[in-house]
Amino acid sequence: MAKQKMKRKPLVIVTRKLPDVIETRLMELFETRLNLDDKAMGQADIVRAVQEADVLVPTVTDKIDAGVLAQAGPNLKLIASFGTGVDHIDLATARSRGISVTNTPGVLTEDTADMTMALILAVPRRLAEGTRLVRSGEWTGWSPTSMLGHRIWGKRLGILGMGRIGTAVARRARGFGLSIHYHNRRRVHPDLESELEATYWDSLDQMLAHMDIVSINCPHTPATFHLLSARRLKLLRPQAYIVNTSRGEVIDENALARALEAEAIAGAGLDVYEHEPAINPKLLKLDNVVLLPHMGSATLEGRVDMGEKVIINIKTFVDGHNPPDRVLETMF
Ligand code: 8YV
Repeated sequence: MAKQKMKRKPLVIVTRKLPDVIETRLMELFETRLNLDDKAMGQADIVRAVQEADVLVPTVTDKIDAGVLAQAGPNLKLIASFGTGVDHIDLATARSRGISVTNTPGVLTEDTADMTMALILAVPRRLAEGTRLVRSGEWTGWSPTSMLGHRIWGKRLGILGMGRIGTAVARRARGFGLSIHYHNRRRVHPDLESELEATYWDSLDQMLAHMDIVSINCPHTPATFHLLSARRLKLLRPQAYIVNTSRGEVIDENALARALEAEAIAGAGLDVYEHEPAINPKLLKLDNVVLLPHMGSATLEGRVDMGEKVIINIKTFVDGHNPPDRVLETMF
């Protein structure tokens, strides 16, 4: 069906505070309703927004499920999500109701890979523990045997999900002397494999059993929910570390907390959680865990780039064209 250019300015409802420059541009281009105090919307507010809006701009903190979409007004034609992950949106229901969905891929790849690398370094080298010790005032000075961590150089990094971010992590990790291993739905192009000197593991179980560090870089989909299940976590070696900058749901968080508590694995660096912003209380008690508040892509530059992508997606859509970052269920 041919798309038509909208005759009036579309009503764009943005669920969270975005960088000023993005909000200003949105207001220039569209009839825009902002959320200046940045309070996360409750489900009732989201429902009101989908009833009124032509375009909704949600973030990871908004659950756009079948129940919400069932109440969408006839004008809602585009969900232009601010972020790359789309697991907070029921894509199948959106499609069946004729609502297009876009995201912001690519612009947060390098920032997220940096944060992943930061966690890969921070956990084995006990960065957070070190800073806590100094700040506590209890540091008594250098000692040959205090704060010993584990060497990064020469270890094996297993990347679960070799997409844009996984590849960017691999490129960084090579500079730190890690050998690259990966598991992915599809084997990557041989040129990329040879550039990274990467070893492909068809069996995730096998890969997990042989790694020193495992980094989660796949999206959360029904197929990846609890991919690191209690059974798979048991395959990890006791000296292994896990880093997750993707989505908490990919790991069975309870089982992970139990494994860490029992010292069945050596540590974890987590930027994302299964029930954000709630954190499993067991994790909070552990020293061998670095916990970050979902800040993998949190750079000013990244947020502005994400906002610009949102604007381009909305503008092309309302002008009657296919938006560049259209998300289809078949992509996942
Ligand atoms: C974003 C993220 O900040 O883009 C993603 O998938 O996880 C984050 O880095 C967040 O989604 C914004 O909605």
